[in-house]
Amino acid sequence: MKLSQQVIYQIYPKSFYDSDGDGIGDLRGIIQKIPYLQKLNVDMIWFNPFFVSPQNDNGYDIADYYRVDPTFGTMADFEELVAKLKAVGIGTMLDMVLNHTSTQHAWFQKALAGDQKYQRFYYLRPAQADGSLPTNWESKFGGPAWSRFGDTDQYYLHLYDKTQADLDWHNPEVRAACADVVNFWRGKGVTGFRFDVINVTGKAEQLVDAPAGTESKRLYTDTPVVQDYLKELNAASFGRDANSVTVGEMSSTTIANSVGYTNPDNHELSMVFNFHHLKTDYVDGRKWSRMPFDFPRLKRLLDDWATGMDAGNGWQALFWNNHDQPRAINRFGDAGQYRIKSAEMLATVIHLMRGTPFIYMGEEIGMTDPDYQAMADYVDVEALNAYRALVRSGYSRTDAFTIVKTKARDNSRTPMQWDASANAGFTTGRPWLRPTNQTKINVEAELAHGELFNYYQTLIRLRKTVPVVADGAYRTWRLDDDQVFGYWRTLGKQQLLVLNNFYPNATTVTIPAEMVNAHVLLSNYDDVTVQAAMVLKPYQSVVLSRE
Ligand code: TEU
Repeated sequence: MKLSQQVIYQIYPKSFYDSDGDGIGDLRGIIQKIPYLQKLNVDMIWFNPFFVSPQNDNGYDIADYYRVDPTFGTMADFEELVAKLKAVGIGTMLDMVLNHTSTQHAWFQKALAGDQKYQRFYYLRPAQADGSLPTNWESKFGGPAWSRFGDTDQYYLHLYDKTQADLDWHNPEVRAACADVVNFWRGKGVTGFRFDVINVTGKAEQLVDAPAGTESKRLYTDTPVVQDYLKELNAASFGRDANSVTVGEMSSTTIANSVGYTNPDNHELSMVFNFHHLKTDYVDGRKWSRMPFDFPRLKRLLDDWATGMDAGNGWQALFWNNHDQPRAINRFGDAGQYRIKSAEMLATVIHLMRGTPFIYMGEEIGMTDPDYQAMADYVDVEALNAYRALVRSGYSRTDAFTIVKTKARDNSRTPMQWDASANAGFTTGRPWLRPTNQTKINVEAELAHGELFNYYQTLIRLRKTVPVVADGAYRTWRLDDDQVFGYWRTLGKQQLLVLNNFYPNATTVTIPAEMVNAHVLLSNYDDVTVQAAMVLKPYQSVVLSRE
């Protein structure tokens, strides 16, 4: 299956299905759910990390890249999972967290013990002459990005939690060690790789303070050397497999750089995630804030990226949801009366686009954020740090909680809801995160009499069977409509017009003359009448097609 016809499903192993009753999802649980995954007909599954980890950042703090953490199972379980997925035509994509290791990793421990080879694996720097930290950089999880290196007078860099020490990619031994990790898992039959925050590996050799009033991330994000690192990693590992599928998580990236990362002529990655569209409900770019999403900005971003990546022959990973984001229905759709219709509309927006759509577990049954009532329900390090920072900066505990409830990463990490039972059929034990609305939203009910799962099956089938969906050029429709985001797809004589009403009230759009006699390829409503002045119902998507 060529890349443009593929759809990838993301599983957060900790929350997918618990086979041994310890309240945490595991690999054997995923094996048991392969028949469910087969129903969707996805091509590959991206697994968030299940490697040995102290779990300070839910597995993104890796202490051993080569071993399955016993919490999730054994290497034999993993090998069985890969084989059973392959037997039904589903590939395996693993999460390569190579910007940083856990401070419990042997490399860091050896560095602490004085081994200079491994001290060169990390960014170790002395305090500045005035006693301040090596640079004024902020951790993305709040607080300074430097912590004391053991009992030395040095500090080590951590762009994330203090238990996640950044690797120095300028060191060729680090890059060779990272390629070795990828090759080890290639040897296990893994053909897909997601590279965590890979565009912050290109920090300058001389680390300096960020000028006052600027963000430190500007100094180390998307630097030109990242393209070199990716070319080298490609040649040394996954680039040796004709059918490998790779995706880079690119924080704060640009269209130009993303074309560079993904244009096949560059031999870097297959595609990239960018996050700009998921910051349109941030006040002044600040995640820990609340506002309705900015629809004009959202349309502009979706259109700019589709246009720019198309023009440069780049390739997008298309997504609304992942393990770091609150559920899209709560942010861009409607978790109430129009939960299903808005979920179908959001899915149509990305599945009819040019790129590779990703489905995050539970999205296909319309899962929404949990209705937690207290901070005690939240466990994610980023959310807990944010709550404390909001209260310190003067927010009331109530207001701080309201913001965390809206934006916490825990929102998408609640257990997959298999049925309406007390723990949603996820575990016979005490779930590590509590589900709250499984009586209304669960796989069993959805498969019995829902429409959303079937709608996803249709979207996936269209990508595989309708060439213009997979390979059509993208073209802007209009960006001035205050409710509808639409776009064209063309391939030879085949034209699609994809229209999406983002709001709970009906609206009328003018259908271009050449499409008035088009046929309806897809809609999330029945009985669609195409006419010059066409009414779109609440959260209605319509895909018009003509040869
Ligand atoms: O996330 C990168 C990242 O910047 C996240 O902090 C995310 O963008 C943010 O939470 C959105 O508000 C990757 C992983 O996906 C994330 O789970 C890890 O915590 C992080 O890297 C560190 O490895």
